[in-house]
Amino acid sequence: MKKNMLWTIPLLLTVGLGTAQADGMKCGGAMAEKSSIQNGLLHEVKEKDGFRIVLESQKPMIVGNNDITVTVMQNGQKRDNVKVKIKFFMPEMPGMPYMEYKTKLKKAHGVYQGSVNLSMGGTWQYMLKFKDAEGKVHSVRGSVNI
Ligand SMILES: [Cu+2]
Repeated sequence: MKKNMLWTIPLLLTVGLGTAQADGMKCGGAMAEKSSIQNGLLHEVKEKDGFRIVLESQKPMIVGNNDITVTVMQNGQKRDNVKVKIKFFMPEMPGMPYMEYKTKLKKAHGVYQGSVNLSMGGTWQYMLKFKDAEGKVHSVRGSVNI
């Protein structure tokens, strides 16, 4: 009984966080890394080449369209003179082709905003690229479980 309970708790948490799971199918799990989702909200902080990059969602991540915000900081200050794009992708696996969604983010109030369509539940990898004021391209990657 107690052993079963221990298994049930993480399962309930997973189900609770996976908001609009269309078909209950989990994909990309083999590539799973630590994902910074709390209460469904994405909040990833990455450091690269002296920049700090924050990737966030304003609402819980779902299967479907998600509004995301990227903040690029350098020396503790927001940088709004960069160009940001992001790609979410899921590797090919049995019964499912490779999937990806790419978008360029738009500058708004010193941050970068966009919408990404994640077409199924599971682990999505992302590659975020930004071009700095000198034209140098930097990239960070991570993953998100939905
Ligand atoms: Cu998949």
